[in-house]
Amino acid sequence: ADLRQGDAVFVLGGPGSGKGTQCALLAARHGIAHFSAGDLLRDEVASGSEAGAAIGALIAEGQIVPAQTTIDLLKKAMASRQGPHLIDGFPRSIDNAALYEEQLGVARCALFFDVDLPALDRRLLLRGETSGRTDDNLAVIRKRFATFARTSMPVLAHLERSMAVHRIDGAADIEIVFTAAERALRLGPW
Ligand code: UP5
Ligand code: MG
Repeated sequence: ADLRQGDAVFVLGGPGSGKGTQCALLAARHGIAHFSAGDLLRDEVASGSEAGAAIGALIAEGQIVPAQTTIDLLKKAMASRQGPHLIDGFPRSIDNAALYEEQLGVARCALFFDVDLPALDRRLLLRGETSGRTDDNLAVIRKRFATFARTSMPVLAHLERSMAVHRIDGAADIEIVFTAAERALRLGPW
């Protein structure tokens, strides 16, 4: 692996684009630590804390949780593992990215999984049959797409000013996408 200790890699893409799937594979096959911002937020909701209740309400509306809340959860989780760190599903806004940079520095690079909306829709509705996620239903999926288009897509141009953003065709088969992700991270051979 050519990734250095301590390096953070942002793993981005629309709702259902395969961020979690690809990070799990990178973790299993290359031993890279995986931190899902969404999972950390859902864990906080499940804990029943007061902060968790506020987070749960935002997730159920497809809205973005305040940057400091997410960054505090990421910091706590990442402190328990040596880098490199795959940060899945964060930053989702320019505000998220700016606060992270202020407190944790510039990430090494970003991966962006590009998938068309109809395919994302199909994946999320299918997963919604079993996921138990409060946001995997038609009404909230629409809201997640709107937030993604309006607030999360602009973060790519922002990140490109300070790091490489690798755009990967995420509509292909899982193993094909994985090879492209390995290639972007220089985790050969292929
Ligand atoms: N699948 C995966 N890859 C496939 C492929 N190549 N071909 C066919 N199918 C494929 O995959 C989704 C589904 O597609 C699965 O069933 C999978 O098998 C299949 P997954 O890997 O889970 O995609 P992922 O991109 O991780 O989808 P996820 O739903 O997790 O994305 P979101 O970005 O919507 O969810 P996240 O958990 O990151 O965030 C949820 C909410 O939390 C946000 O809406 C927001 O309210 C909040 N949030 C914040 O506020 N701040 C944050 O920083 C993070 C989250
Ligand atoms: Mg995910």
